[in-house]
Amino acid sequence: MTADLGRVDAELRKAVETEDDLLTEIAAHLIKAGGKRLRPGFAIASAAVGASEAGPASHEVVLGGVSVELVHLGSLYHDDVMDEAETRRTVDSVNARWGNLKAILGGDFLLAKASEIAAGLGTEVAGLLAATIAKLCEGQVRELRNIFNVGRSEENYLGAIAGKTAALFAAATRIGGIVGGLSRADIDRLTVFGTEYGMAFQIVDDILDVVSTEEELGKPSGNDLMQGVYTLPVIRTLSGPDRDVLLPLLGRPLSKDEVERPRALVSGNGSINDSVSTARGYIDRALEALVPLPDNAGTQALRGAAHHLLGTLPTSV
Ligand code: GRG
Repeated sequence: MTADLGRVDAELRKAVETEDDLLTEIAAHLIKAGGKRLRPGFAIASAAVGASEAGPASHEVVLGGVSVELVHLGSLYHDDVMDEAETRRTVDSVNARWGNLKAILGGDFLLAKASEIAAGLGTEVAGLLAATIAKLCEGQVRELRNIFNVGRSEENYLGAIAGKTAALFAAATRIGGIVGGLSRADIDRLTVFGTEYGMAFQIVDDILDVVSTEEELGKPSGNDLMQGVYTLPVIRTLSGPDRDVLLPLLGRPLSKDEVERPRALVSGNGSINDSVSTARGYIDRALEALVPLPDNAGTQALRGAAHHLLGTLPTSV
């Protein structure tokens, strides 16, 4: 698996080579900066679920993972423009280094390369990836429409994260299953795993934004509250006994100093534990989807990732 991820990196770098040095540099910026490569890992592990013996992933499976990571990267370029983010993957964001116009074009270029690679893997994969890009946009718009909305519903939150995050994890596992030649029933099981894991992943990410320090996260924390993205712990606090204290503190942009009070309020009540329970429920359903699958290195890797996710929460939570 580690060797397969090395191949993913080599193909990612190859995919963004162009005759224009600047475009190549911009498109390779976040590839070089690292990242966990979770989505290609999920594509490779999913294909391995169908393998009769352990061994390296096929070239097509590696390219399946690359296409998904390129969509992820493109979405990060655009997301950082929207959020005016200064850092990503511990380095300058593309917008901070080259400005918004080049960051948007760099993101477009990554999406185009993802589509080109997916087309080489067949019409089903190409169609799935295109539909997934649309879901990401839908999820992001759903979130944007509720910025600073103190009345944001849990249903709206869950719908938004299903689109902006879970859809791409589902595409990763599904593409791995399709390219790996698994049965339709098993491809569907892997898709459920990716979706449920992706929901838990975003909930955990949102919990960490409230409870972690900047040092722990490696990026500024409390961003969601400052920028008016009211996530599960906030929505739950707003429907609990602390509502009247929290409500007047929200509904507008907050500075780093101003965010500390609402953050302490949201961290200090049961909403964090409730949100952890919700994430755990998604992880339970993700693991359940794997039960009928063969118990091999692929399934073990997916199970391991699911267990690991909850372990990333601070122990005090
Ligand atoms: C252009 C495809 C496209 C989409 C436009 C901007 C947008 C709509 C959607 C944004 C979606 C987004 C950024 C969701 C957050 C996903 C998320 C949790 C990112 C962090 O993922 P990690 O932790 O990051 O896997 P690394 O850096 O490790 O890869």
